[in-house]
Amino acid sequence: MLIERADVIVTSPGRNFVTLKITTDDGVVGYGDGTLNGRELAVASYLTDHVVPLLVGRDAHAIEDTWQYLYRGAYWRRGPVTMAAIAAVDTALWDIKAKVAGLPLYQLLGGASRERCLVYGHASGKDIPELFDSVRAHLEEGFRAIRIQTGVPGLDSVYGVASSAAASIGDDTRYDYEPARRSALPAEESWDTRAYLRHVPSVFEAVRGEFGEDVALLHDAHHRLTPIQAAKLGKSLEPYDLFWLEDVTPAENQEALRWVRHHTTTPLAIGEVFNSVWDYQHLIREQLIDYVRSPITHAGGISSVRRIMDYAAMYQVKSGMHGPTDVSPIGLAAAVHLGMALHNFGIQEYMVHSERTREVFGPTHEFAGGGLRPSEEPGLGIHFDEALAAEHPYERAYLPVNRLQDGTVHDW
Ligand code: CS2
Ligand code: MG
Repeated sequence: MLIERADVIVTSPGRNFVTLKITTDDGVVGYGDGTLNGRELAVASYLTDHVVPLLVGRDAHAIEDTWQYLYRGAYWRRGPVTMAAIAAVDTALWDIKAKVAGLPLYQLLGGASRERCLVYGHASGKDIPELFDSVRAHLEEGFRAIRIQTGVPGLDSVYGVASSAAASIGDDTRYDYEPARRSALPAEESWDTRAYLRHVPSVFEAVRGEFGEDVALLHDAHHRLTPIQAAKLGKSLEPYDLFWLEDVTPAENQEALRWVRHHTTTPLAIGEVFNSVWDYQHLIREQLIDYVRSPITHAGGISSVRRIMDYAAMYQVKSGMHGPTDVSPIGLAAAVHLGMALHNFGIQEYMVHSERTREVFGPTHEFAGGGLRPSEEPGLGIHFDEALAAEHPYERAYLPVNRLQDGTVHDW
């Protein structure tokens, strides 16, 4: 079975997505996600101009050889653009292989290791009352794990706070929260770490006081702290028993997590901006983190994330794959299929794509009991509507740029 053609489809139903469609010589179609929020066209060009010409005529079943051919053959390896492009190819070929086998993809990855994949939703509010509304909406929807993000007194905007926190799951008003703005230049946000560190513990004290101890609570520091500030935050949140504290500090410097680990027992999740196992080498081997965040879409696909998770399993580190609305429903479906099979699955981020997005990609999973089950159709379960996708042309969008109060650029 040979690859006959590969098409790169950039569409924007609510936000920008990069989809790779691979068609074999006997008409089997597979889909992969290559979306990289704010730099989508770089991946689209990498695929169209450099990868697609290499795919046509290759054995569609040769997933591992194709992965190695694209990874080693490019010479310039790793990085978000390269690994998103390889991810799109890898995922599409796994979709094809499962369709030919007549099985849902998770059955080819080892079969079900659990009933469903525990997920967490995004609750947020500019203040405590709005946050409580959002937490209540998620609990009513059946979420058992909820990420908590709020405004910070004195700051105009803060990462992760939807403008309509009370919006119910899945409707479009919930997606004001999409941080990428369609504008000529990135929006600029202002940040004050001390104000944030003073405020966050009181938020979790209020949430625990209102909603009790059972619901799993998560928080994303979004790379904004120094190691010792991260240690301080982790320690201050210990009384509130978080499921995890995410991206506490930029972790390219993997040593930094040693400082954090010395000071706090709050579980740590890192890696949504990582794209290869090498980014985790010390973090996992030295038990400096508890959850691996890399999604299928940004870390080289199913084959590659599986390798990372097998390395992580040696150290009791679990998966916590990134699943915002800027990972497409294809990337989310792939994560849920792999998550169903992984023994060291931890939790899956589930921000809930808008109705417009789901109309283009189709219903790929079932949400119930606080978790997701993947489609039982052969393959990933994607029903990509190309005609509808064409009605949503690409519009350049930028993630915000963050600055400290004195104007210094800071991590967003
Ligand atoms: C966030 C992401 O979901 C998360 O954990 O860190 O939403 C991140 O801000 C976006 O993926 C950026 O495009
Ligand atoms: Mg994050």
